[in-house]
Amino acid sequence: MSRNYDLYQYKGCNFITSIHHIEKLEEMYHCEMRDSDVVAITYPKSGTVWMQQILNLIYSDGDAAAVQSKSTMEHVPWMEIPPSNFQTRPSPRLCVSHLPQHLVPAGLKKKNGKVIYVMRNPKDVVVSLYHFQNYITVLSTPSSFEDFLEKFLEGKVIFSSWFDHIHDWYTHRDEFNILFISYEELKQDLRTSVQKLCDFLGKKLDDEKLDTVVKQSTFKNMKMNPLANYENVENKNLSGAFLRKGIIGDWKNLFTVAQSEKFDQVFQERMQDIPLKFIWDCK
Ligand code: PPS
Repeated sequence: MSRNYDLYQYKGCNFITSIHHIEKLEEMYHCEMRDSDVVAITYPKSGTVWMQQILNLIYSDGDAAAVQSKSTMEHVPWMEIPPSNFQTRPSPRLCVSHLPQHLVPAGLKKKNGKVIYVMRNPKDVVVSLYHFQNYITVLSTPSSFEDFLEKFLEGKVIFSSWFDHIHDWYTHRDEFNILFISYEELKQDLRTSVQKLCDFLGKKLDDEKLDTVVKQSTFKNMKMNPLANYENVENKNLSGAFLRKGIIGDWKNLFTVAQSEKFDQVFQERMQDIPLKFIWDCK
């Protein structure tokens, strides 16, 4: 019997039937959190898999063997996707999630556990998501970029509106023990970014270990590593890749001038009360 991958709404957020189950979401919401828990939150296509790899390496004390033995997905699983034995895992429990702030475990708001919010400039996010939906066959294939961009701006995509996601996380930031870091920061200076993450997580790595984390987390090395590159995902087209380009500013290859101007207008309207700055281009 073919499975259904249509979107459905749960508490105002779009999820994928057959991947996200309401029982799992409710179970996670009520899950008891521990001080040592680390949850990396992203809107899709903002650097989730990258953060999985970095966290895995930081918590294995910069040991390269950690990314050459088990898949990053096993070390740093998804919070909202079964099978996830989150509740019974030994500490420190590392995980990633696309959940909006109102659906993450309530304990995180008591500041039990740490949250790392990874953000990416939304023009690159929509381009990456567009290619992803063309790559993964069970997700709805966009009829055109124009059409997909409209849907993205209206929040009619997986995990709903990018604007709502970042807005809610940012305005509720004081309730969490949270660090905001951007894809672009990681891209422009990975070493400084890893150090910033270590400082937030209270992890001390010497220079050599830090170098290993950085080396094993570059786009080139992750793309070559079958345990990190997600090439084993099912239901994909032969052309395309999960780790596709990994650059800043790819939106320029797809957006027309008119689309970019419209996006800028929506961005200004929706983000005027949020002081976060984005890097749109790699000079
Ligand atoms: S998902 O499906 O939401 O989990 O995707 P996510 O991992 O958040 O985002 C995928 C994009 O991140 C890029 N990526 C990287 N860029 C630079 N360096 C490293 N190491 C890296 N790892 C993943 C990946 O290529 C996707 O971006 P695009 O623009 O599509 O290449």
